[in-house]
Amino acid sequence: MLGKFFRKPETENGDRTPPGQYLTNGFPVLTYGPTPDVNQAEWQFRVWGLAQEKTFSWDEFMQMPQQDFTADFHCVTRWSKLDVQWTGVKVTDFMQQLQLESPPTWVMAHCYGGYTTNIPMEDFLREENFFAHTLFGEPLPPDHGGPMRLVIPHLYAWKSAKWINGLEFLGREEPGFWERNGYHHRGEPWAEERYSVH
Ligand SMILES: Nc1nc2c(c(=O)[nH]1)N[C@H]1C(S)=C(S)[C@@H](COP(=O)(O)O)O[C@H]1N2
Ligand SMILES: [Mo]
Repeated sequence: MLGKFFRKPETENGDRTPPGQYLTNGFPVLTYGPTPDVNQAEWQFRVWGLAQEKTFSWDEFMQMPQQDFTADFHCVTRWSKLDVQWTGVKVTDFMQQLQLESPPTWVMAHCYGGYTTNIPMEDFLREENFFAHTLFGEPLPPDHGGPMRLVIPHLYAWKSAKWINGLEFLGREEPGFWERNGYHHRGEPWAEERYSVH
């Protein structure tokens, strides 16, 4: 009982910090390559593959239900940031706009600048995932993926594609950028799914 009162905040945060990760109060920027310059007016989001092809504009995205999210963020290079505050559209709400053909097993996120990352469908369809356009109440800065990024809180952050501009629904596993370069195909931080052993 008493232990509950005297437990240090560090310990409580420790319960939320996956093995091998260190907490940071800042928000480091982690990008491979240059930051693409994309404004809202030109931003487009296309879906294809095992979904009826469709392109969404910024305004169409803004007409979908908007929600606030608080989520922990874990980079495979060992920093974690707790309680990041975002605003955007839930993946499951977005998915209601799509017509899937034969059931996809994987989805590839595509980005301005050419970055890609793959996600198993069952991880992608979790209720806590979202597309974010706002960070701590401000428009998402370009370095952090503005105007729009994906956030998949329960997987390492390389799955949280910045400058996202499309989803390709797949019937088999295909690696994205970091998955081709040695990162784990799934990337669950509590299991330390960091790198693939081939
Ligand atoms: N398009 C794109 N998305 C990306 C990346 C990238 O290089 N390009 N880096 C990933 C990695 S490894 C991490 S840790 C997070 C970092 O997000 P941040 O820069 O907002 O902290 O974005 C992910 N999404
Ligand atoms: Mo990362």
